[in-house]
Amino acid sequence: MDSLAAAPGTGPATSPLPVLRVSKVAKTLKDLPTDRSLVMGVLNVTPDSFSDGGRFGSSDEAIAEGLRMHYAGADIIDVGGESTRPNADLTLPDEEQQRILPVVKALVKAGALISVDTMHASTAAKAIDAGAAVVNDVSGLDFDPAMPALIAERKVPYVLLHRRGTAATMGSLAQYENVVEEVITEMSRVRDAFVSAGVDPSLIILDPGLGFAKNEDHNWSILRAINRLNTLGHRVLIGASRKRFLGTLLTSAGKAAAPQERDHATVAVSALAAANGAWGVRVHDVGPNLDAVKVSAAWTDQAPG
Ligand code: PMM
Repeated sequence: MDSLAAAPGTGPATSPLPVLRVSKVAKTLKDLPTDRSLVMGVLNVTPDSFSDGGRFGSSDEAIAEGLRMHYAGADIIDVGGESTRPNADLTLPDEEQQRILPVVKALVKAGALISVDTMHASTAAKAIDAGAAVVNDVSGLDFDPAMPALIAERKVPYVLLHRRGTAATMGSLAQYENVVEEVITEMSRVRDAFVSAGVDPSLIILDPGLGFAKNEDHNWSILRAINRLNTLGHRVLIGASRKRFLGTLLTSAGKAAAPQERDHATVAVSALAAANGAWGVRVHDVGPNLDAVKVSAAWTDQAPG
C-alpha cells in the first residue's frame, strides 16, 4: 500500500536567503503568472511531519523557511499545522491555529501569497482573516461539514483533494477498478456539493490526491491522465513531492529512496505535470521545481490548463 512520505528530510533550513526571484507581490491567484504552471511551496508547521520531518516545529523556524521559499520564487506557500500522513493523530483546531496563524501573518506581511492546508473550517476562517488567500483541504469533504458554507461566504479559491476515508482508513480503501474514472466521479460529487452550497465553480481547484487512498500504480495512472482531469473545467494541482511512490521507483539495492533523495524525481514529475497541463505543483524544494515548470512552458509554448 502506498502512502505519503514517511521520514525526516533534509533541506536548506539553515542556508542563507537566496536572491529574490519574485517579480511582484501577489495578493490573489489572479496576480500570479498565467503563462506557466505555478509552484506551491509546502510548509508544514508540525512536530511530527513526515516529508520534512518536523523541521519547522517552531513559528520562527517556519517563518524563516517560508521566507526562503518566498525568496526562491514560490507562487504560493501552503502552510499546514496538521500531519496528514497515514495513521497520524488528529490535531485539535486550537492547537493547529496556534501553530500556523503567526506563520501566516508573518509571511503575508512579507508579501507571500498563502494557502492554508487544513481540514477545519474554523482554522480556514481564521487563516483567511490573517490574510491567507487559498484554502487547501485534504479531507475530501469527509471531515468538516461547515467547509462549503465558509468557502461560499468568503469566496476564496478552494483546493478540493480526492481522498477516501481518513488518515487511519485510507490505506485499506485504495481499491479501484478504474482509478482515474472513479477519482473523477468521486471528486465531481464533492465539487457538486460545494457548488450547491453556493461556491463559485471557478474557485474550485481539483487535486487527485496522490498517495491519499492510492497505491503506486494508482498514482502513476493518475499522472498519466492529467489531460483527462483537465477536461473537467477546473484548475488541476498535483502533489507528488517526496512521496513514497517516488521512493519506491528509485529503489536501489533493495532499499527505497528516502524522502530527501526524492527531490530530483519530484522535479521530473513537475516538468511532466506542467507539460501535461497541470495548473500547479505542490513541492518542498521550490527553486528547482520553478525551473522545471519554466522549462516546460518554454518547451510546450502553451499556457497550462
Ligand atoms: N499532500 C500532503 C499534504 N497536503 N495538499 C494537496 N493539495 N495535495 C497533496 O498532494 C498534499 C496536500 C501530504 O504530504 P506533504 O505535506 O509532506 O507534502
